[in-house]
Amino acid sequence: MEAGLAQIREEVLRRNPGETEFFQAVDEVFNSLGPVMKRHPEYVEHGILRRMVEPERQITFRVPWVDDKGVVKINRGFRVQFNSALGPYKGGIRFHPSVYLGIMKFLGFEQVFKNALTGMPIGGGKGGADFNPSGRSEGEIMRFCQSFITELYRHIGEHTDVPAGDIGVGTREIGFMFGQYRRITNRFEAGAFTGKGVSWGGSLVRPEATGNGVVMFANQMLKTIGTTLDGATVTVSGSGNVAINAINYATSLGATVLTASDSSGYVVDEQGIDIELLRQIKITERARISEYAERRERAHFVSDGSIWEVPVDVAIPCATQNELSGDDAATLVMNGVKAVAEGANMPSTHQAINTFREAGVLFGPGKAANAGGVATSALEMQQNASRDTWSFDYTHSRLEENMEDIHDRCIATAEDFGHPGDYVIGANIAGFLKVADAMIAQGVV
Ligand code: NDP
Ligand code: 2IT
Repeated sequence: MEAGLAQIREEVLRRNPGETEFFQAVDEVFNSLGPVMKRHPEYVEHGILRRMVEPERQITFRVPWVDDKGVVKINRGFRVQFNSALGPYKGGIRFHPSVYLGIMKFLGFEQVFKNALTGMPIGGGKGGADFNPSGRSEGEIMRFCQSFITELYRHIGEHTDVPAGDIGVGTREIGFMFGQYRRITNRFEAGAFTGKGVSWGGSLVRPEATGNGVVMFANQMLKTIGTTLDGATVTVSGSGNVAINAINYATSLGATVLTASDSSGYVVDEQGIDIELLRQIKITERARISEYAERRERAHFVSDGSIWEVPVDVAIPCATQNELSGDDAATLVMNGVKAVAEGANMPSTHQAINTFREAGVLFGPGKAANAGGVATSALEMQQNASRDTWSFDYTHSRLEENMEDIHDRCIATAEDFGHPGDYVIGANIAGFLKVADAMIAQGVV
């Protein structure tokens, strides 16, 4: 690593103690930036890196609410407004018990580069709370969302910061948050949130966008080696918004998706996951994934061991950070995996990424491969700004164009900076250049 980069890397470690995921995300970007710093010393002179690793603003707040038994509960809410050089802060809200500042900052940092890669006018941010929605009634979820927005509303808005969904937050939760925002502000400001219901300002395709987008990206990577998903076997992890849509879209392109999972384990269905059954269990019933194997004789449930032990052509991790370790990557490589596309944010550990790259496996990092979700959020903002609604087919074609553009930009940038075929370097450098140039043009702010 370049001396200048190494020094700032050490500062990040020292100034953000205990925030391991944030450091991991920064480290991964810094590992790609050597060739840029050699060619463009002006980025160092302008203090770009030191500014980029410091969020413009981070908000932490108390979220008090009352559960169904009348017990007062307290959670911690966050919004990290990381970088607005390209547009209003944009990024999801995560409700999960593991949420703390280090996770919010890693997600916000990744979002800055991802959003830049989409080519849309959006900055990067992320928010959430250490709230566990699992097992909570609809009334409890609604009261929690309302309390969360009662504080957050003053920090967001269509030109300021535009939240959307992430783990534990889907259309239902966005509805409760948007409703409270509308009530407090007395404004129907559609562009203040994305991932809304279609009848009140949401965009068609947004629910499918991340899952479909990551599958498009995997397909585009495969095309560079003369093959496609048609006839391929695929492992998808997770069974939430991203995973379900990835399974559905990969299947529609002719792939056989063998797996789905949640935090209790995974199921293997050699004939391909039955998407309607999976939706019934995970969306309608909000039940555990083992139910799938209970109801499908040909499938089996595994509660210990790793989902990545299933031999496949393509792996698409769609659950959470660091779900795919170095050992998992070695197993996938040994079993002949050709491509890995990250639907989740930072699902592969540093060691796993290196294992894939050294083995010559096509590897699409999350900030490129899962950018279809936020890109379609930007399309939703565009529709809201013009009070228009676009058709499914038109919006889907925009998503397709966007994913192709991101893929090609990664390839072109990696080649330009001397690392042909390296999507990690391509994504990190292309995202960095866009944000860095905007920051220089706007002065020291
Ligand atoms: P959901 O809440 O819809 O689904 C999350 C899935 O991942 C569930 O199956 C959940 O299982 C599993 N999961 C979550 N945490 C863990 C954990 N610690 N260990 C094992 N399994 C876990 O979230 P999304 O599908 O929206 O998000 C999935 C990933 O995709 C996240 O990394 C998110 O940041 C990323 N992403 C999401 C986008 C979006 O548009 N929604 C856009 C881009 C990226 P369980 O129910 O048992 O917890
Ligand atoms: O990680 C992500 O890109 C998201 N959770 C979606 C963000 C958005 O604003 O649509």
